[in-house]
Amino acid sequence: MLEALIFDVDGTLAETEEAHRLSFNAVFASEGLGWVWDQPLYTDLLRITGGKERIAHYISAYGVKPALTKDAIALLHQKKTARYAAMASGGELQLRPGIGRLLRQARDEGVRLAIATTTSLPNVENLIAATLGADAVGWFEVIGAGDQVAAKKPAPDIYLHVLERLRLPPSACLAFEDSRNGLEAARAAGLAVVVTVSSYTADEEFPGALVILNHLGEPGQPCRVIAGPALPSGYIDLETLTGMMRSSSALPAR
Ligand code: XBP
Ligand code: MG
Repeated sequence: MLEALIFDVDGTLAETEEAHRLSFNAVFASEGLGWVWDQPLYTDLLRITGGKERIAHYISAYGVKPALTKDAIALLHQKKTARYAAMASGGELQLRPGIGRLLRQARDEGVRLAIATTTSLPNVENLIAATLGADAVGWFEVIGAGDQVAAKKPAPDIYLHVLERLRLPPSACLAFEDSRNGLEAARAAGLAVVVTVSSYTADEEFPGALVILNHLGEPGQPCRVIAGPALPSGYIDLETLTGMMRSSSALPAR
């Protein structure tokens, strides 16, 4: 019944948004733009997924200068991606609790793995290689990322793209997300969604999630159920996921 797990990256595999924020700020400073994204501002800007789209939104919604062209934004964003790559490859990011364990269990038991993210492909590859080893990029049969689709989350496009490449119906898969935008994208593609809230999304609402947790948990490091069925084991594994899918009724807004 459960044939594939599809993971978001930022906030779900790892708490990456501070590294993204610092990378944006570093490149804004080195380019002499005079822009600084502090945490409250970044919380607001995260409503817009995708780094290039976020910069364009910042210019238009906040009226800051200079009003960069699309090409100038793309160039600035390339430099930001290089900064982020150095942070990810430098070992500054760790996987969230339960992620490595669940990925390994899925591999052992023949459950397929995929990624559906709005972040750029090099960021995904660098994070996976730095945390799980260079070979682990190959664990993921499909990596849907960044500009591979026209419309980023909350549009369902990246999930539909991944499902098409997996050749699976949404009923055979589960998505893992940390944000309302991600949840909406996955739900609009017909997927059941496990939400693990992250530092920037803890105050969001997650209507329609299968379960809302603080993280996936580990033996000896139990997770907290924010909404949804109780988890007597204290952690998510394939058995608990299969059980939840069988008895699922999506949660109302918390
Ligand atoms: C993640 C994002 C990304 C990153 C920045 O959202 O919105 O834009 O913040 O990545 P999600 P890029 O976790 O829902 O995929 O700068 O590479 O776009
Ligand atoms: Mg996310």
